[in-house]
Amino acid sequence: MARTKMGEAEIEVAMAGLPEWNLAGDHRSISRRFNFSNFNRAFGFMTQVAMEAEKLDHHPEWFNVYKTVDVKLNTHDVDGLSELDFQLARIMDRLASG
Ligand code: H2B
Repeated sequence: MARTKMGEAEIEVAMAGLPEWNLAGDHRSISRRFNFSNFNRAFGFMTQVAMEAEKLDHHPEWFNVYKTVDVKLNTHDVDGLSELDFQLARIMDRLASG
């Protein structure tokens, strides 16, 4: 199931595919800072991510100031990381680079 808590080995493999993301010290969340060229780009990114998050039924914790978006992903239902966090992270990377 996508929303089950991942183990350490699975987390390590998933992190290897996401070089821009940081694993929290307690291994319960991942984070990344996205920098855009202006506010419209940053907010456009957030709008696109919001639609994908709804489809996945998995939602980011994020903080926007001007053209920067700080994202933290975790699965509160399992108090840790699940596949959904990594799916959403990959979607965000794709949308930010496209
Ligand atoms: N988002 C995140 N980030 N973690 C969750 O555990 C989660 C979610 N659970 N979005 C979902 C919604 C759950 O509350 C609903 C009922 O499916």
